[in-house]
Amino acid sequence: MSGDRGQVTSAHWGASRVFTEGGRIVRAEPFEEDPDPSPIAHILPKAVHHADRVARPSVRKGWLKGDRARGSGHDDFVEMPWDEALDIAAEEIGRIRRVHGNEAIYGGSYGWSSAGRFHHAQSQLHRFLNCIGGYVARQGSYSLSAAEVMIPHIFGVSESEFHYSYQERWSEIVEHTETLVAFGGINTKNAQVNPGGTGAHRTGAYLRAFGAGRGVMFNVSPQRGDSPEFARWIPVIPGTDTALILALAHELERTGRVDRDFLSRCAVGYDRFRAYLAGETDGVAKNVAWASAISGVPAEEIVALADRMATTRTMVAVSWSVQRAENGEQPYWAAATLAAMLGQIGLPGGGFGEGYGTTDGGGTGPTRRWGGGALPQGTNPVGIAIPVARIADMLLNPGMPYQYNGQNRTYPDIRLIMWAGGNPYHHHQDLRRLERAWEKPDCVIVNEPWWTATARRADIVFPATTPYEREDFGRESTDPYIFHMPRLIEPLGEARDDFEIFRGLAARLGAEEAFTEGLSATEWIARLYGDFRAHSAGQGVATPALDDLKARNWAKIDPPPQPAEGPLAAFRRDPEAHPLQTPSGRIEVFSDTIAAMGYGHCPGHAVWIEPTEWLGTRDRYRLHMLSPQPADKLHSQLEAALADEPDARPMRVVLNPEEARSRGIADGTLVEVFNDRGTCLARARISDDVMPGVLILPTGAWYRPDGQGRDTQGNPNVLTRDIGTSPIAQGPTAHTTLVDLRPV
Ligand SMILES: Nc1nc2c(c(=O)[nH]1)N[C@H]1C(S)=C(S)[C@@H](COP(=O)(O)OP(=O)(O)OC[C@H]3O[C@@H](n4cnc5c(=O)[nH]c(N)nc54)[C@H](O)[C@@H]3O)O[C@H]1N2
Ligand SMILES: Nc1nc2c(c(=O)[nH]1)N[C@H]1C(S)=C(S)[C@@H](COP(=O)(O)OP(=O)(O)OC[C@H]3O[C@@H](n4cnc5c(=O)[nH]c(N)nc54)[C@H](O)[C@@H]3O)O[C@H]1N2
Ligand SMILES: [Mo]
Repeated sequence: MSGDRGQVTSAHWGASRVFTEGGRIVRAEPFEEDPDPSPIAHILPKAVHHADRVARPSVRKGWLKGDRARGSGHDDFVEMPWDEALDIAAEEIGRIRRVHGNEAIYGGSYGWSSAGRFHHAQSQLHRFLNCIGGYVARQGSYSLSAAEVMIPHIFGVSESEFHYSYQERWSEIVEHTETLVAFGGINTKNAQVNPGGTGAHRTGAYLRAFGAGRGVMFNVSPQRGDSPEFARWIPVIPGTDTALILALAHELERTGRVDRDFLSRCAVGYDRFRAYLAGETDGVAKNVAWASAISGVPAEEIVALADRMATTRTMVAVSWSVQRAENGEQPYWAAATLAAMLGQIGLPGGGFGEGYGTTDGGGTGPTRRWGGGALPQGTNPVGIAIPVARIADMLLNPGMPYQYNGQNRTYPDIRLIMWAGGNPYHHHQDLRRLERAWEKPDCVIVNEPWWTATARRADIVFPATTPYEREDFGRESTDPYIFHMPRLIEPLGEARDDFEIFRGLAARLGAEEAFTEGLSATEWIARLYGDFRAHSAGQGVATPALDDLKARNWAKIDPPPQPAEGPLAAFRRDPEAHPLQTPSGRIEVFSDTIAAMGYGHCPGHAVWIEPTEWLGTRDRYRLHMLSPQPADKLHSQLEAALADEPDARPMRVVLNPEEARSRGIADGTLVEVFNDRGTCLARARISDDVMPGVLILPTGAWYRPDGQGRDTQGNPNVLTRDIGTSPIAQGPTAHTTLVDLRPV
């Protein structure tokens, strides 16, 4: 019946109309309501039916013989019937709980998995683990850990609340912003995706409207393509944004254009920051000449930009990428401080904003998010969480003390890893180090639809369905579209839903009733949808009944009414009546809380700290590698199908003609990108759109090392460094990486 019109389903890259024939997905077409559909969906039919799907439960042969040498990913697997594999897994989970306790289970399981509220793989895993006594969790994200820790210190509110409800909307930027300074750029490449989906992509239209208006956009980035063509490109040496921002601040001071009234009413600690800017604390004035030498931005350009920022309505926008680097806390703090000095925080189209264009949800939707509908995960009695990107440190160093946001902590001793809906051999840094760490636990259990590098490094692999093989509903908290996601095809091979896999394990561990509450998947979907409806109704949002939604496939609903005044506008108008939730009630240019942490690197206000790997060092690796998000897909998802396209792998690495010439590299040359941590193959693409000294190698390739440990696909994470941003946030630092390359 779906043969003629297909059926609409939702994905993180947007909705598609999917067509099936004879039990196979044959085509995915753009959702008719979407003005800017993402092309990512095109690869779907090939990926879903790809030979790299995990067909049956599989157990690593070496593990059955008692070895832990899973790290290399070269071991063979034996396929088993479901009952047998579930028995083996449940027995091992039970043994580890008995002998080592639940604090020996790592269930952080970071990853985007797929859209759909009920079958959210990570939530299913967390619920299962909580039903059997809990697990070691993770906090923060690979996306923006440093921002997640810093925004509450500076603005007294969670990063997500700031992102969705505090900073200016795109509509205000288009109408009011005269100068949009985008550190790390703002583009539609990344706004193709949105966690949970997006019915009609919104960012493109806003960017086009901004480009057509009188506002000027500055793309402060090592790559021209990080912003639309109409933006003025200011190439900046990677990792030096903080120095550049400090010089803009210094220039405001020098020319007497700091908004002292705003600072005294709405901020604390400016005097101490100003002493640092002037060089009173360290003998170095953070002036334009100083920053020009560090950032590579000509002094007159910094002067002109500061002048423009001081005399026009200015938005200081920072991408998430700039904080995915060593001391990634600092560019955010510096940018917020600069915005406070300009005194435009809380004015229409002015102030500080982060993550515009990083997803389609950033600044496009209503400031009030609505509805519920998430799978309840229960409570976790273990009560231990690690900063997400410290996983290898944890596995390698049980019992070792570490610092996090002012707390003294120790790493737990992990014996079991369970993962569902993520690919750490895509997302983690220094993969060869992860391989070594991965051999520490007694057992690794992974639920995956495809034989990813992570599945290949598991002891027990359970084949999971994709969203096309099960029913669900899809929604995102700012998106006016809701979707019934019908089951389009039967599960492939012997794949089961994560819910069914965990039900099977829970039954064997005496927790089936706690896990399912006696409900089937269909009944759970009805319950969660009911929860979503009730929450929406409570916020004045009318939604169709589930049967109605099923019949219609999708619906567009009216978001809740927007508040007349945003929280930052109210704060600015009357900071006494509407204080921020920081210790001072104001914007913290200086934070006593951070100063009291006593971390030597950070005195309590934004500072420039020279990175250990950057183009200013005399390192023997002379190129700075950036590994942004891939344009043609979401992370490593659907990679099985993309990797087979003729000439698609290894990935393209983009470099400036200057660097290519001096190394004898032509467009299309097969190259090795290398440093002390690893080597990967890539194919050179030469372009003036990348500044000299910088390499662009997007993420997304699966990790497939050859006999010498050289990755054959072009996965930048064999080269990236696995250290935390700083003891404040301990976030990932993929963008702080020096490499070199040579023709093969
Ligand atoms: N060098 C470098 N590394 C980075 C970044 C960078 O900028 N540079 N960016 C980082 C960022 S921001 C992020 S968010 C991470 C992303 O890292 P991940 O979120 O881990 O990447 P994905 O490829 O989305 O992984 C999702 C996995 O879940 C599987 N999956 C999908 N649906 C289901 C399901 O229903 N059930 C189960 N069991 N599995 C499912 C997919 O097949 C896929 O393997 O990468 C990080 N890594
Ligand atoms: N198509 C697609 N879109 C995605 C994703 C995807 O996988 N595919 N992933 C989504 C996810 S999980 C996230 S977290 C967001 C991430 O969103 P971001 O973190 O904002 O995006 P990136 O693509 O990592 O980086 C954007 C650009 O920042 C620039 N950059 C890197 N380092 C520096 C620096 O030191 N200074 C300056 N000024 N610029 C720098 C690089 O040139 C890079 O192209 O994207 C989301 N959007
Ligand atoms: Mo992310």
